[in-house]
Amino acid sequence: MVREVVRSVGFAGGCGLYVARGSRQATGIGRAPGRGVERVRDNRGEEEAGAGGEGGGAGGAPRGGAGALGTAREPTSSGDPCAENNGGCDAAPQAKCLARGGVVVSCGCPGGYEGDGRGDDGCVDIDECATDNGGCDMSPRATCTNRMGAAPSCKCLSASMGDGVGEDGCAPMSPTVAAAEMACGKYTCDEQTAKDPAAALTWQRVLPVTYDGCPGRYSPESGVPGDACTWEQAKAYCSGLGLASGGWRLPTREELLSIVDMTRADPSINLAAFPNTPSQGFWSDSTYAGSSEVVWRVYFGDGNSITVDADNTHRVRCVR
Ligand SMILES: [Ca+2]
Repeated sequence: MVREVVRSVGFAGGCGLYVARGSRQATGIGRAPGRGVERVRDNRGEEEAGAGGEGGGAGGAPRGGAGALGTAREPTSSGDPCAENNGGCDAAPQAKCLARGGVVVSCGCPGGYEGDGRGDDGCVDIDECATDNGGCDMSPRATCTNRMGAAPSCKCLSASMGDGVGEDGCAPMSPTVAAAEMACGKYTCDEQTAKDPAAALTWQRVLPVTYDGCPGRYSPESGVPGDACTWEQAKAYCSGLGLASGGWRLPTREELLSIVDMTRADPSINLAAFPNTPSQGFWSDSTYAGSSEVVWRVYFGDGNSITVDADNTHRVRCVR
């Protein structure tokens, strides 16, 4: 199971001066409320000179004081040196040009970037993952993926679960759940769904006792109402299924055949991935070429498929 959390990152416009002076920049790796304090990366280990240094010469700044920016430009006809070519500040990503007295004094990099902001490559993406695993869980159960100008994403590896953020962001699964995941073989399972990564399909994993909207019976001897659907009822059942946020449909014949396991019989399916599957027929969404009222269904007793009338009643397993 993999869960991903991508956290937002804001524009560090308020830190523009700080960035220009190369002293300190917020990384934008804010933690979730209540989970800790915002992290701030000190790029060069310098102390902030304090308010008021903006235009009055920043002693100790590596490239000269503010107001003496190497790329300072003469005032343009409009009087705003930032109006032309972004004042010589980096254009991609767009640095925030700040001018005083007709002279560019700083180029502030947007959030997620660092540098003096001047010229091409003046703002360089911060690799947040290089520090404290980007705010993700620092155990081997989590991975951090750097993103350009955006907060990194945290993922929990298989056999762990959580949002991946911060300490204990990825908790080990219980042995029972982990064992169930492992037993699913090529499928990635949770309690409700089985995902086939190769086919990019996610299946309804556990069948209901009764299908909503299906009053029919699979067979007279089954005795259980609602245990099977006509083809129209089956399509409506899937489209109305709210399981795991919905978005379900009847599978095509080929999709349904893809979960047949020919190494097994009665039923011909991986019961770890698809528990409680009966050896019975399941509807596909594929109609027979010779008649729109004749539909393909797959029989999971042996894995074959045949065509049947659409008003027959069969089981349903939805896909998305
Ligand atoms: Ca980044």
